Amino acid sequence: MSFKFSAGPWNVSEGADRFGPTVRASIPLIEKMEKFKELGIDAIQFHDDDVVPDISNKSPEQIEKEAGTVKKQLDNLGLVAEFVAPRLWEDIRTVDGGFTSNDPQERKYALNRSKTAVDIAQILNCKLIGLWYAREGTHCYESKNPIESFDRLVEGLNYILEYDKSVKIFIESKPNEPVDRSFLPTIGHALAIAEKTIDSLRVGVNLETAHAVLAGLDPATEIAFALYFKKLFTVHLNDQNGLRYDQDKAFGAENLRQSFNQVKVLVENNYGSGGEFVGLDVQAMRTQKLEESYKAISNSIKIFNILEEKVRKFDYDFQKKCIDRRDYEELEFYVLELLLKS
Ligand code: XUL
Ligand code: MN
Repeated sequence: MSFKFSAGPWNVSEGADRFGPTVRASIPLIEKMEKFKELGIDAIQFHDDDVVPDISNKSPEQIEKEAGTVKKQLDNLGLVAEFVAPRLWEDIRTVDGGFTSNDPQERKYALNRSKTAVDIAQILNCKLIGLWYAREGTHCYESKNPIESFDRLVEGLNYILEYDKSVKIFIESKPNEPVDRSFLPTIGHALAIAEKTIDSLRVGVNLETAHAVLAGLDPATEIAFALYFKKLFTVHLNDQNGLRYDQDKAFGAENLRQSFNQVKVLVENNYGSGGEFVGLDVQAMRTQKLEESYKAISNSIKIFNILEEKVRKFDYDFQKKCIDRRDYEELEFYVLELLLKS
């Protein structure tokens, strides 16, 4: 089976970081989508304001109109929207988080904003809502009551589940950044909170490689855990050099063996057979020139495909022999050789 890929417009960014301004001109959404299509991308990942820029200052009619335009562009290009995620971390009203803000007015804003994201998803004919809980956590541990916060996260999920019974939601877990401590740092936490909602079957997860590494966990095992619960609604494959800031490097750029095992667990468990996409969340390096800023995406697809070929070549009989003899050194060497040889 061949996999279908998705990517988000933010992957081709202007290159600003904490220490410096933008270094590349911004590319219009339509151009990004055309280029994505050319690179073999089948679906686009969206934040609500990727679809409707400056969303907070637009009327419902304007939002509907602009989302309708993007839907037409997708149709014309033969693309679909994979998910829509309310961007609950940039608006001033989400400075203390969205659903878990200490200010009731701000919590209300988070619910309303999520509702708008669902409306946009409907216009795009998209049934998946993404929740990366950016600021749902603390900088100052004592500033939020954790039990109350878990309750508020469940309330937010229930609100979306009630508002539209046809959508599913994924939680994208991450242990830190931009907050010091996140309320749902791992796939296990996300799956557990899903169980507390009114329709847990519609709440799953998105495992991002970098986020697992930041939590000190193995991404392939996190993927496997979600697959075991039939809750892997999507993935954000990328790479990460240990415990640093969230790097969103090209897939395989730091740890090929770990990447191989992510592809292996996806292949072995028929990921994609339910319509799931292999999502990439890879950022162009700040040093890339504008014309070359799609390379993190195109290289990730290449690496994924090479690793998929290696998975298909994997000698399960030899693996069994090694396991029977408990000769794991031999098995490990076999995997390394498979990765090193062309
Ligand atoms: C943040 C992150 C986001 C989400 C989408 O670390 O990965 O880009 O994937 O909101
Ligand atoms: Mn992500």
